[in-house]
Amino acid sequence: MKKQFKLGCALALIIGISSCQKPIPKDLNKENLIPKPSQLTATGSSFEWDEDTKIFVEKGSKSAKQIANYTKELLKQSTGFEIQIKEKESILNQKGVVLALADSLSRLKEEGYLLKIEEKRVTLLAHKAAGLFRGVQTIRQLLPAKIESDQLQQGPWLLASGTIEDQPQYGYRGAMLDVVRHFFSEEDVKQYIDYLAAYKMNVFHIHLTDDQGWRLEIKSWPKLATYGGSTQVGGGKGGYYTQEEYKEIVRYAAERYIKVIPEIDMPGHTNAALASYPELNADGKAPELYTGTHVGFSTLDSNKEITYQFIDDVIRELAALTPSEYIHIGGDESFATKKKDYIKFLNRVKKIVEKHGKKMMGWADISAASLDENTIAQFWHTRTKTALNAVKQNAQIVMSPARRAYMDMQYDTLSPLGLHWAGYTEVDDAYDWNLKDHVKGITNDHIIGIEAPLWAETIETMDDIEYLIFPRLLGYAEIGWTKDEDRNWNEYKIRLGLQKERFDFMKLNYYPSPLVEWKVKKEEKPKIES
Ligand code: TNX
Repeated sequence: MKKQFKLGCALALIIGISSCQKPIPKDLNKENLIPKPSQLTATGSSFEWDEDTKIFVEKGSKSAKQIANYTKELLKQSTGFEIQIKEKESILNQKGVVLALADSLSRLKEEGYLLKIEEKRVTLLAHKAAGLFRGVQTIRQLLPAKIESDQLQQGPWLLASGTIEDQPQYGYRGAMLDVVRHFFSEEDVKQYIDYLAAYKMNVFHIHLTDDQGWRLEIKSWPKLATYGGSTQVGGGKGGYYTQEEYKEIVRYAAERYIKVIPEIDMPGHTNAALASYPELNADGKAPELYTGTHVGFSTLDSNKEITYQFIDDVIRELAALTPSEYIHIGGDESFATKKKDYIKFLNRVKKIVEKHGKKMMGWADISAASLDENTIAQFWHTRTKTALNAVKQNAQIVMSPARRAYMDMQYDTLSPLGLHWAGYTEVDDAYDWNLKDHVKGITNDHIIGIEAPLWAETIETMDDIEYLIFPRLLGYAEIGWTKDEDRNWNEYKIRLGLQKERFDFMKLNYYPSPLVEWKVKKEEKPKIES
């Protein structure tokens, strides 16, 4: 392709057409970015990423170099390019792609970026490394959809020219994966993290323990994983992550500027632990392992001292493996725990979490106990009282209302996967709402962002995961990133439908909602000026 172009140019020069080297015009306004950026100005031309394009980073900037490497890997399979990364003292005037941190751009905060695309140069600047990483995802979406292919594709790899300045509306934009009801391998978890990264999400909440399984090795209580982790819903063989594997997941996420928030669900949802250690039970007898899907029948004993010793050991080991400042302690659906025991239990658990240098996050049910401004309460149920109670105690709120944000809800009555206890959640239900308007009395004074949980009662494979998260995940990413006033369903659904080609190159098993017109964008014929 490239060779032909050059040959064509040589011919054109001979016959006297001088403008054939001009870059092909492209309109940045017509690109379909998700999430939609805050500010965009098109300049009508393009940059071509070819086999000679280099990435320049400042000498000594470790994070920029690492992000350059990530970019190189991202583009490798489809373009076939072996992109060279050059470290220079002065990078701003290089021809090629420049990635740099700029002290002066403090307005971009933690995750904002400034992307300038000119005919000979792409400059991506940010105040913090996370911003550079988010900006690379924008470059990725501006490249042709075939960039997502794992097979070698033909160029040209054009980026529309112009400027994008962009930053998120909310600082917490996450998704959860339940690895208990069905176990998912380290590789699947990494794939899930990659999906979050592609849409600029920054939190991965991993639901590690529940009635049906315990999925993390705890060295001081080894049977939790080896026995408690040995099954799953339906009686399959389950599984668990060794501490090394868990650390690798955390590292992989951190490389994508995604925090891992691990959840150890308690005092309810604990049958796997109770089955592993008889001494944790009020009557000293271990129940059987559980492979059904009921909730609310198990509880740790808040009146036994060994319960707190157990929790102390688990949180100590987990805290040492987890860089995130938050540990999620569940706290939901503890129907088998008396209210006074629940409160006593939670108040002690909060202290244990803090003793190990972490802050407590929990489902909003935890607002029955004492919270403070460091606590995050995750609103999920229609019982708004829980979240209002949390707000009264000055806690921070993450919004995950089941009806809107649960990715395990069926899309409609025909969906082959998912549950529907909170309703059917079509792609418009998932997208068309604002965090700050969802519960009266809960405003942006307390809301720090959004999280979309994926419970795994009905799903067993990566294909199943993809079916439930695509395309809803993109909507949650946009709710968290793009200002409410810049979003509306009718415009979004067009941008979403145009993801079809990208989804196909990613070989995603997505739900082709009938509300969306899934189509492949026709590339405009480049106008060759004479
Ligand atoms: C409720 S959401 C639960 C989970 C289930 C989920 C299924 C929450 C905090 N608890 O235990 O898996 O519904 O949608």
